Amino acid sequence: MTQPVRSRLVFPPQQSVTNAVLSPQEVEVRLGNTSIKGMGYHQGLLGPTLIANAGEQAQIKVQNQLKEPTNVHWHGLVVPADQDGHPEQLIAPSASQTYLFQIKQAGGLYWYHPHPHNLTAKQAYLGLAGLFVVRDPLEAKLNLPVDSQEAFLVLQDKRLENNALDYKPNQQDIMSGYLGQDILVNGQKNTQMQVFQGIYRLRILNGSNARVYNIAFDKETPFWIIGGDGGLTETPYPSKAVLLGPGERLDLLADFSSHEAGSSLKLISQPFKGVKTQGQQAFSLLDIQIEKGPIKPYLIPNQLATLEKIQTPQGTKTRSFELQGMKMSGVDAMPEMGHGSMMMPTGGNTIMRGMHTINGKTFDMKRIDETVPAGASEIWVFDNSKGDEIHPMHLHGAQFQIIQREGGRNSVFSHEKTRKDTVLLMPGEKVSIAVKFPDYKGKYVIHCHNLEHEDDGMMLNFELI
Ligand SMILES: [Cu+2]
Repeated sequence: MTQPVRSRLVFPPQQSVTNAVLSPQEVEVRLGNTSIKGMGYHQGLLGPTLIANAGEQAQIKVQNQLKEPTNVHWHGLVVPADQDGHPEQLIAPSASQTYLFQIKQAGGLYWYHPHPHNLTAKQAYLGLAGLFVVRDPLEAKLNLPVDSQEAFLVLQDKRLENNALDYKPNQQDIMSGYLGQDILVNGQKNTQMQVFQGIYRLRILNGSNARVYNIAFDKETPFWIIGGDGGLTETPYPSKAVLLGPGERLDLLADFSSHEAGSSLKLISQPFKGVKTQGQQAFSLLDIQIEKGPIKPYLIPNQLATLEKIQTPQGTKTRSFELQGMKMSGVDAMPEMGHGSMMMPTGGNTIMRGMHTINGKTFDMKRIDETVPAGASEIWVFDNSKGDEIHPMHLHGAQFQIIQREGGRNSVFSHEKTRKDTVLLMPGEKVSIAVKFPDYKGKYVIHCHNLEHEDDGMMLNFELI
């Protein structure tokens, strides 16, 4: 098989948040040898990488140039409820909204994407997503790799078999997620990243609708996990592979100094167990070409961040969320329709909706499912112990800490030993988290970040009062 011609990986342009403009629009881009229609926040897939300093006031104008409503959710950022992109806060076609919020959290890699109910999966799949980087002084003191030695990577899988980015999920796709065989990095296909023989900081977002990656290198390359969703871990953790669910981020230092100039390696996804629908094969994510060139030396620090533990003394309010998905074994296996379920006709095929539930419920825009005192600390438990699907659970409005994972993989992993906003639950797992809610009041959501599950209704409202 002939290898595809690879082009140099391009990183999205960086933009300050103090006066940013995003213009969701239909775009036409070159992917490989074909011209493909998608969506972007500027003229191309994805959007600019927004850069903010902790404490800064963000002012981001979103002008909707699409023919359908959209909005923006600042994934991982703790912002007032009316700025969070709740599914009912929509920006109509041709309208605009300016999002205003102060960055009140630690340095980390966050991101943004649309959140209009029933359109989130389609719009994100077609290209609407972007990175949101928060810098803070504590991180700056660590002297981590910067400039060309800090690489931002958005990993996504697409179906490009018809030379088009079509979003047409069938019944099976709604069950397991809209998985594709073509990997895009930063919205580009068949790319190659050039590195010199030294230490690089790789900041990775799994921006896929539903695919989980077991991130590793195909040739022996020492790497250390230094952070996850909401910032740095306390210390670096040497690692071999990291299972990263949709919506999760990974911060790592990779040392390419033992590779010869002129050689190449790959960032790959290794096979993993636990679910039938994916993880059976290894596949390539990104080609990395080693070149000779000037490299700034870096030391791996021994100590990174100090994480204040969220206190959950005896008697702390605990809420449980049972994750349910219908087990499919043919059309006969249709469940009794629960609240909020509906039939969605899609071009002749009738698709059954509302099969993924939390505590037996599908999303209802107007129903408040949980009422939480603003500023409270609570324990929330996501229970997938009876489930046979993967659910990356995402909480809006707060960063949390993982207390424990029971069943399945039965541990808390290195990239989870920091603040988190999304946690991966493989089948059979139950995860307890400690959350300290902000003082903001209003309506937020909690949902599965398998975007097909989310649009199927696997989402609840909670209100901070
Ligand atoms: Cu799910």
